[in-house]
Amino acid sequence: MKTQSILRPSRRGFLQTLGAGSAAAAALGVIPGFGRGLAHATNSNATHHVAAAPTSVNLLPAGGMQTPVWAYNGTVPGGLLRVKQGEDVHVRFDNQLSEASSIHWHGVRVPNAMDGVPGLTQKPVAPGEIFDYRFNARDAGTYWYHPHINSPTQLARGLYGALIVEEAEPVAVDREFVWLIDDWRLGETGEIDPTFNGGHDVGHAGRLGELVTINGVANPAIAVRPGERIRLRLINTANARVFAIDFAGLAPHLVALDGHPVTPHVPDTPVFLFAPGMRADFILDVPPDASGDFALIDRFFDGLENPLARLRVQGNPVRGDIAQTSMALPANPLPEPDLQNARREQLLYTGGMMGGGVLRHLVETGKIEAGFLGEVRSMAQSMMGMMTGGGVWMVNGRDPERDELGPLFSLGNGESCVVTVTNATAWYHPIHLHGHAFRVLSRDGQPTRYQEWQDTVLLAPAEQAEIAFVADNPGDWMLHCHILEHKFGGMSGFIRTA
Ligand SMILES: [Cu+2]
Repeated sequence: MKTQSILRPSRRGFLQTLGAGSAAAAALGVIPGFGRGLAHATNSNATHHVAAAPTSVNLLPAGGMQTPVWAYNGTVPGGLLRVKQGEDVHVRFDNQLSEASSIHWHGVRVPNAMDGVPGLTQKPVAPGEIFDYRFNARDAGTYWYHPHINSPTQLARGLYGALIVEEAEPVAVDREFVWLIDDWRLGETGEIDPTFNGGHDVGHAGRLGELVTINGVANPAIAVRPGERIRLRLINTANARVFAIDFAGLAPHLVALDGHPVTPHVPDTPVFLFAPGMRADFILDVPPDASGDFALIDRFFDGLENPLARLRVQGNPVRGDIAQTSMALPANPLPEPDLQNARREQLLYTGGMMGGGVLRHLVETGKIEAGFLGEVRSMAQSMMGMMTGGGVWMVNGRDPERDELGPLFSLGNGESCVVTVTNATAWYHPIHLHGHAFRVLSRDGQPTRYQEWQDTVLLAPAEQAEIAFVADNPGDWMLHCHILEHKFGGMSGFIRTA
């Protein structure tokens, strides 16, 4: 068995993935562009080594202050793992932290024992231990990996990396960028604020940080050429921050969500809502006559905009007109749910601060049936939140994070299921299902235009969605909010597939 060293890349390697040159150059401004990343397609018998350990990185622009972090293979983000669709993947995880950890392969339809959820699918990987993860990369797309134990702390400290599964025949682009977008809550000396799972964060929007980075660099300047076609793979690795991305008029085509192809289209909203856990692949064409900077900005909170990156147009045009080659990605081998005969389930999320009015509104408008509400246990606790000693957040009236209740629901092997997911709270929630991808059938009763496949569906306050999937992967699978402080506060649970 051959050992690969691709997960031991240099700092320069990550910035190549970003499309940037170096952190120092980022502070100065213009950065030369690079190729498609540090890691090339690997041999299918290779073992990838991933070690989690403390280290320090330079996050603050031009400050020289080092931030102690926890990182995979010494860098934030951790090593980019790039494999080919259909490849057998073997990752040997070495936990060099002072606490137990694990690796969850977010979005990848792995065997249950490889899903990396201590207490549900495996034992915690203790300090000094190793664990071998093996799975087949059957779906192409943009995925990522992170711990699934003490997640609010371990992700906030820097433990995350990208897993790219290449299509057999990728769409033609001039370059590809993989951007892991994160935010950091830092103290004055650059250290990570060590207060995790604070009561305010848990009951409100989660842990938001004031420093936004892409691949560990704040507001990088990235050189692009006129007429250049770029595949931009975005991954939201933040604990809690939902980004509303303003592409500065570039109008890129969305070609995949959560790894899976969608009909290429330019989103018809002024900003692209991008929640924790989600991935989005865009094809971005730099106008052939463009010049100057395109400043990408997060506009989620009015008055609290965050600069994301600057695309700096320079050099000779790649082509005189926008590239006309196809953007459509080949479909992944996902099982199509049988909607006529599907089992129907409901998930009702309640709790958090200021949610009582939302719940009342949904009952009054008939979105939540009174009968179902009546069945929901501990609803009064849920409506009162912390004041009654119940969980901060609840699903179907229960607090699965803090008790030993069984699965939210169980499905037969191969059974189709349609789940109505209702956000009866005043907050945004990206709901993530492990081990499967689901179609988002409708939002607030209206069919979605693209019936997109996702593993993380973002629900706005008071929003209701229907998702459908085939339970073809046996085991216990987490179904939880990917705002990690919400999950900590009870927005969690699992389903069981026979
Ligand atoms: Cu949430």
